[in-house]
Amino acid sequence: MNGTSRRGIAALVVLVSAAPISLASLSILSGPQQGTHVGNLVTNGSFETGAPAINTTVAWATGTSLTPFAVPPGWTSSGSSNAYAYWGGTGAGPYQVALSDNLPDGQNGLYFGNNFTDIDKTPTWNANGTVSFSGTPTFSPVFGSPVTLSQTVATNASPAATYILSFWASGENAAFASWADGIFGLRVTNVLAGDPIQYLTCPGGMSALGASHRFEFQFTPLNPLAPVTIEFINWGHLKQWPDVNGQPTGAFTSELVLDDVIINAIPAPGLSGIALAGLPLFARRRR
Ligand SMILES: [Ca+2]
Ligand SMILES: [Ca+2]
Repeated sequence: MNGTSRRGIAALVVLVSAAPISLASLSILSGPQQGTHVGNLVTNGSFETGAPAINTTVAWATGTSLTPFAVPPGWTSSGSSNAYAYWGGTGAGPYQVALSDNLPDGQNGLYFGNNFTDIDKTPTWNANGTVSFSGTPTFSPVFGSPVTLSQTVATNASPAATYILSFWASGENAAFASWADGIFGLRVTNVLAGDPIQYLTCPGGMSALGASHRFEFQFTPLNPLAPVTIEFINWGHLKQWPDVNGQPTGAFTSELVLDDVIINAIPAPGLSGIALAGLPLFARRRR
């Protein structure tokens, strides 16, 4: 090997090792649950703090005319004056919200009720729970605006190459598996240029996704010195659709029930290899 190629290899090694360990991304995961309550960077991710008494509910979408009203501490919300999204839990354990599947954590969750919405594009329902379109769809809620829930999470205060976003989704009436799957939106800022909305399946209980589903994503911020904002969006029951995830045309679709939102910083291998190796073990023990 001559000096030039040796220098070339040395330069390549420097280039590779100097390459940023953070390559901005947002990708959906599959397999065993990775999100853990230990190290959760989300405030009140299970909606237990400040929750109403069991078997009572409060409206939570800011803008609604319904009372009693309270926004879960740590979160920001929006909705139209007609929005009927509510927070709470019913049952004697296990608990549900809006006849959802059994909540995965605590006694309370959030129901995103918002009546009907028009949609201008045909959804393609993917096995991993994502929903895709031939272009950006336009949702037109009958109430005029969607119901949204968001929180800015200080990922920048827990520097890491990657983070896990984990949350549990079910649907209104999913306990009876008599409504078809619906659609909800997830936006994570500072991970993809333009902060695009991810379209996800709201489990109605009739499809292979079942009555609930834990969605998990791995993400890397575009700017590691800035926080990320997570936002969940429900436009409403779909008013028209040629296919609702394999269910009959005209089947009534469900609306989102959300619980147990988690963001964990994942230490880079080598820096905290022992802690990282402990994560799957811990996740197994929890179940
Ligand atoms: Ca909960
Ligand atoms: Ca509804």
